[in-house]
Amino acid sequence: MINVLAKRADPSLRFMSILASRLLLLTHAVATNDFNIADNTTAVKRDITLTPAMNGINFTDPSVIRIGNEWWAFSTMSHYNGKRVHVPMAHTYDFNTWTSFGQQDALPNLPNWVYPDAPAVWAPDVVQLGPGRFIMYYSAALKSNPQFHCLGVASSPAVTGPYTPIGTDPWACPTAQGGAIDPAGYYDPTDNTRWVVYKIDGNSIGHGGSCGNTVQPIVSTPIMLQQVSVNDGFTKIGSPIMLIVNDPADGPYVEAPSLTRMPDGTYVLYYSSNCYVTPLYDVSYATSKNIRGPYKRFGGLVRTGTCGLTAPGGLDMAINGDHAVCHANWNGGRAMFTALIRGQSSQRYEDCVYDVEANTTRSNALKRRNEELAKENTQLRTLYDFLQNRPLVEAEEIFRRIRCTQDPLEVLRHVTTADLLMAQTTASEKHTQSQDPQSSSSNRKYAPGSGSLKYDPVHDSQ
Ligand SMILES: *[C@@H]1O[C@H](CO)[C@@H](O)[C@H](O)[C@H]1NC(C)=O
Ligand SMILES: *[C@@H]1O[C@H](CO)[C@@H](O)[C@H](O)[C@H]1NC(C)=O
Ligand SMILES: CC(=O)N[C@H]1CO[C@H](CO)[C@@H](O)[C@@H]1O
Repeated sequence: MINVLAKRADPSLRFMSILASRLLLLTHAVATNDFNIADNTTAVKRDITLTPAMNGINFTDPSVIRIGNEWWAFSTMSHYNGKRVHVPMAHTYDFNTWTSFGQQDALPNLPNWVYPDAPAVWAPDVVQLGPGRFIMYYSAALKSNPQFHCLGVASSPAVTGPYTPIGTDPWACPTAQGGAIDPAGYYDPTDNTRWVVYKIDGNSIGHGGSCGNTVQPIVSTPIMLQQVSVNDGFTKIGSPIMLIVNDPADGPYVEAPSLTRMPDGTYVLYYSSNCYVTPLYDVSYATSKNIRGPYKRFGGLVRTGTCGLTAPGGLDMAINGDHAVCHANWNGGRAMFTALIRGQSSQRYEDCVYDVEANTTRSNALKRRNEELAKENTQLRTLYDFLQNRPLVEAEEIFRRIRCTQDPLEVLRHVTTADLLMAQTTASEKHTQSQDPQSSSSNRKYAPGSGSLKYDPVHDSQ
């Protein structure tokens, strides 16, 4: 493009051509690339090492909710600068850079059924019922018998809380079977229904071994599905049904369920199998055409070694989307990792693990480039407007001074000094006129849209 333009005799025309084509180019770039690259990319599996969110702070059993183009994540209880935070939070605009809420607790007040000395609030999950209406499901240790966890529900007008416990009793508390943990809400847009999946915590009454449940007889840890009121998110409709249950290959348990639905209507149940302190822990999945099952199990999707992770698990998907969070070993703790996962109807879901890091790096690079281009664009427009209102002789002087510049970026450096140039130009006007006979006749305003200097952006950009 530049070479073609360089052949043009008239430097002012050449410059305006460059300017015009740059403007076109930039407008196009800014308008189309935007920041959504990650959402467009075909899912593929990659052998690279992911880096954890928030420099690898402990962010265990993360769940994620998307609201517009922002995401919030919630984690199992942790300590921040010595303060116990029942439900820590994090936020991101780009699914790459997460900001911790530190000591801000989404669930500062616990109900009376929770064991206050060691509440062990685990695996919270947040869903949105409507504008300003959020529900959090969580599990916590039972005051009357802290060996067991049970499930609670809390509500808040803001996604970041503070959430207020609903009711005085646990929402579900099957202590005879070992209690319950890992609740996750699900909204099904196909029939406007709401559901909660959770794990019966059978291993809490197991007979020993890895995670307390690899010594015979193995206690079952079924993943349950409970329909709830679409209006309030917690009133139960009917009885819970079992979706899957641990088999011998799962070691001590299956746990950490999360539901989503692929665009082709297939329901995907994510879960983890095996003990989380071993490298066998994983993100497995099962699919069904019916939310109530039967679910066909496919086994490990993300395992030790996938993207360099060790003992990944607890994947939670932004409902019916493709942005997911999970946790894996990091520096002696459990950090949050992110992924874009997209199923493609007939393809094996396993082929669709998507490494978000590679593409958010790319996405961020594009974002930065777009920011640069937008800035450049603004500068060019400023220069363009400026030149439009100068007498032709002055504009020509500017062109003369910068015409040796092949690189339009170089031209930009003159923008800030345009006024200075103008002052110099005015001082040397006579000299310039004598050097350039063409300009001596005209002292009219320079107007690129008229006369022989009219530029044709389409032509000029070719
Ligand atoms: C990206 O996705 C948008 C919306 O889904 C679509 O209109 C656009 O064509 C896609 N772009 C590419 C490059 O695939
Ligand atoms: C994370 O938790 C583990 C124990 O579970 C602890 O050893 C580690 O220091 C914690 N990491 C950070 C960064 O706090
Ligand atoms: C790992 C991954 O999904 N990489 C993708 C990033 O985006 C480019 C272009 O959109 C794809 O070609 C890669 O496969």
